[in-house]
Amino acid sequence: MSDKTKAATLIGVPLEEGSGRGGCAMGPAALRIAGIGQALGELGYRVADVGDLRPASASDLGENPKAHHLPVVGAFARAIEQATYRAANEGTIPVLLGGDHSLSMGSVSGMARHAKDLDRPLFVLWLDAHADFNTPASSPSGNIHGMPVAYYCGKAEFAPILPANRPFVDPRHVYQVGIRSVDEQERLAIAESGVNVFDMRAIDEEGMGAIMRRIIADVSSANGLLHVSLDVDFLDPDVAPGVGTTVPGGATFREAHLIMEMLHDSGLVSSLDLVELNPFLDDRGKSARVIVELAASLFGRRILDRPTRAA
Ligand code: 4U7
Ligand code: MN
Ligand code: MN
Ligand code: MN
Repeated sequence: MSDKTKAATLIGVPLEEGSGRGGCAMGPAALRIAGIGQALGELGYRVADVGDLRPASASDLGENPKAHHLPVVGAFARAIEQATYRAANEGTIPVLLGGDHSLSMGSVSGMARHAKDLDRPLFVLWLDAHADFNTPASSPSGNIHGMPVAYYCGKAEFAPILPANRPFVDPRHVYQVGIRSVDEQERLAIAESGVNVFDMRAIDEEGMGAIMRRIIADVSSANGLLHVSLDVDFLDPDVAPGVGTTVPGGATFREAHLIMEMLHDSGLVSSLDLVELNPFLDDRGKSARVIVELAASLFGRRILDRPTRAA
């Protein structure tokens, strides 16, 4: 996170229709109650909260039995793409308060447009138990929150939601970390696409620090912007139970913090999604608080001041 920028825009996205169950629409409220704005303010950021987005018009989008609630998800994606692009263009770091993970179709596409203006490549760090690389044809559930990566890479054009000539993300610039649940057809599509996947086994074998050093070096040497998308189910369910799609064997509290601390020191992060928090399933605000603490680490909260070390 570049300290030069020192301004963040909170964008609430009360969207749950991409997830196939109720609750994520309360995510933005829970993150605000857990103190996301204060945490960033205390770290010296100028924080603007634009409130909760309303879906844009999408009367042109029809229902699709293989992509549930497409009209409302598409209507939000349009509003999110605009709001994210605008916040980045104003020189602030957009922080999307989700809302289910289908919102990243809009946020990543908005950042891809911003990166193109700057003539710099956009990289995405996808912290998730799932690869979210399904298409309507491959998805076992029809839930759009399992499809955003395929969408912003241009591999799943399921309706004219955003312009077909928008900039896509190069799959080789997508780094997925924490993966431990991939569907049959999704597995083949990822292998063909060139997405960089660090599954839980890679984390166990190589260690989170080594993996993050590689990712940061790749983004840095390409002079890229880095969008970070944090799905609550990246974390182990013991750490963060407030999510609809828990998968055992997730990242620990310290592994997640290490990522955020290293990202802060890299100065590369341009934008952030905090998604899939389901306050209805949470344990007295535990998961909301963990997500706010992780965001604080990303924005520069540290345990101790450290001497600058050569990389
Ligand atoms: B999340 C799933 F089938 N792959 O497509 C699907 F297992 O945003 C889950 O990562 C997707 O939480 C999970 O429905 C989406 C399923
Ligand atoms: Mn996800
Ligand atoms: Mn997930
Ligand atoms: Mn989920």
